[in-house]
Amino acid sequence: MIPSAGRMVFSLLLLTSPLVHAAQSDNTTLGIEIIRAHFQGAGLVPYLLANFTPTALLTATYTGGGIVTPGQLLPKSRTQTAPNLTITPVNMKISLNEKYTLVMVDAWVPGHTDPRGQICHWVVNGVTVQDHSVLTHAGVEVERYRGPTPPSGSGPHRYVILLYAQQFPTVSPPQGSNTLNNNPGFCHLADYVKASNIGPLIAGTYFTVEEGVATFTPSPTSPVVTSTLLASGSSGPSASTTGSVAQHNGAFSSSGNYLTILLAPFLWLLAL
Ligand SMILES: *[C@@H]1O[C@H](CO)[C@@H](O)[C@H](O)[C@H]1NC(C)=O
Ligand SMILES: CC(=O)N[C@H]1CO[C@H](CO)[C@@H](O)[C@@H]1O
Repeated sequence: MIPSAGRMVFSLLLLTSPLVHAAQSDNTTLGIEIIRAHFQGAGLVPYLLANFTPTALLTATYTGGGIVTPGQLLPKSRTQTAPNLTITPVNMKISLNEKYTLVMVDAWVPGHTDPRGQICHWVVNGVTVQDHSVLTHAGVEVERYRGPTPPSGSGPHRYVILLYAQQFPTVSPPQGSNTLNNNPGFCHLADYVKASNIGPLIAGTYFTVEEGVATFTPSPTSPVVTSTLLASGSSGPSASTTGSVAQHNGAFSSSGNYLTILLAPFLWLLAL
């Protein structure tokens, strides 16, 4: 239990927005760890990626909502125009003036695989970054953004957005190659990454879209218990804080609330 005086300081700290904002901007590492844990928990590693060790935080914002939290269930209607993306490197000294390749695929529902690979929703080579914004318009659109349209009853599809550093200014195979589209609409992410010689993968995030009621029970995913990602110690988060983070993971619509709750244990440490 948090003593009431402590609780008051704790609440005040949560309300002290300059502090929260400072902590937010400094806490890219924590955000990255959370995304990484979600990729593991949702089985995207190893299904889609053999491993995932992002060095930057990728955020996606769709019209009419805040930053997409990892794995967040979004209404299909909100996802039909391309999101705005931002990228923040873990080390602010890292410059982002290279070119990048952006990929979004439908990695199916957990436990499902398809020999044709994944459904390709967005592929742009030569993406640039300006003031943390990922700019796609200057790049070469290999696959124009197509919003998720999972078949009704097919379960919660995982839409994964990935940003690769391009090792070379141009990507081979170029636009029009059939490497992406041996089957119309499909791509095999691992094959594409290998054949096009892009990489390394620097950041990613994902969300889910589900239509109708699943006609089967999707494979369970492991919940991400945020407290285990945070500094351990006897004065860690209270059980209720931990519980609410775990329970509502992926359901926050506002990045501010999300990060405030994630950072609460640290602020509590400050209050001691
Ligand atoms: C995306 O960015 C543009 C340009 O900054 C802005 O006008 C638009 O409102 C943004 N959309 C979302 C969904 O944040
Ligand atoms: C990258 C960064 O600044 N991470 C910090 C996040 O917050 C914790 C606790 O305040 C720090 O220990 C990390 O260094």
